[in-house]
Amino acid sequence: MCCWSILPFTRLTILFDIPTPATYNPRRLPNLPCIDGPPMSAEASSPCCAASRPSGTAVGNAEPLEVARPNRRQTRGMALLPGGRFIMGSGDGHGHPDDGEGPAREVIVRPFYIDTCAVTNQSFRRFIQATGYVTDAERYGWSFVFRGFVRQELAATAISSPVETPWWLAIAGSDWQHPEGPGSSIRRRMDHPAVHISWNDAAAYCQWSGKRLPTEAEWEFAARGGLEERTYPWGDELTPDGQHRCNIWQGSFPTRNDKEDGFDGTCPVRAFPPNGFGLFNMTGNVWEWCGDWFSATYARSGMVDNPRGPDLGPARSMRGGSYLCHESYCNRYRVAARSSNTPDSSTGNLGFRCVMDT
Ligand SMILES: [Ca+2]
Ligand SMILES: [Ca+2]
Ligand SMILES: [Cu+2]
Repeated sequence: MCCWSILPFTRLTILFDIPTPATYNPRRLPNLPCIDGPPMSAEASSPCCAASRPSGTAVGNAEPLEVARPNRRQTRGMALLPGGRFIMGSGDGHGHPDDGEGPAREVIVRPFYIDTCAVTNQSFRRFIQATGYVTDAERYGWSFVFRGFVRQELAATAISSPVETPWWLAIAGSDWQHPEGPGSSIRRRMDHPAVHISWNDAAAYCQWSGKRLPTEAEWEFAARGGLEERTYPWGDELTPDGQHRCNIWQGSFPTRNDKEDGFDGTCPVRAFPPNGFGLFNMTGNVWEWCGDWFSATYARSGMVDNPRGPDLGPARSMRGGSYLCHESYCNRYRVAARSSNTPDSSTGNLGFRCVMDT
């Protein structure tokens, strides 16, 4: 059993030595078209769902942290899942072949606790207040914001925009507290998921809270909510009886969001009914980081027992899709869908939830 209170403090400071691109030199993810474009590369998942920072722009490690350690295991707000065998992935042809969702295969996971909701602004603020942690978006001084949320004057000042995914703007001063850049605020969104969270940030939060990021296998086991080989956490129909069950994009991406599900951006983490395990918004709302390095070929590796992803990679896995996902361009709001981003990248639709060993 893992016991947070016996971890020596010296080890904590090492764990908070945040890796940057300069230290592990990732391969640059290609910027590839998502709409009406040529087929995507087999080497990495398309970055259309969440833009990546250019490599080689590291700004140095964060200062060592004063870490306030919880003195007991915090299972509040978590569900205990039984683990076991399940069919992971999908071979149904609905996903991008290059995402490596398939083949559908039997996988075993151990019992684990998982947050019923994505980590909220409220919770993330508690972490920041306790540790003084500085997020990657703050260290770089910018993050990616969806163009539709940016005032025209501010859009004109954008640092850059990926050529093939022009709906992302690199906006100076955007971070978890300023999701749409300077002048925006999370004041009325404390129960929304924290966004502009890099993998490094999420890992630091996990460390502080005595938790960890889920493996992709754990995430998918959780997302399926006890159902077998279904497309969504609630079944095979996207809108059963005409009811929206998750926060994605309706209308015509990226120009017109009809908001038929009630939200154009993030929604509160408890919006929409939970799945069979009592977990909210596993698909839609925000992408959720997983602990694994991403590989498009790992699903074919034959790993059955508690797969944890490859040993290294250019990018970390993320799951579940976001409020920007639409059938016409990514269709990644299915439980088997996956994508990736580099560990220091942050966008306005990328957050996380934590798990804990039993
Ligand atoms: Ca929506
Ligand atoms: Ca989600
Ligand atoms: Cu998407």
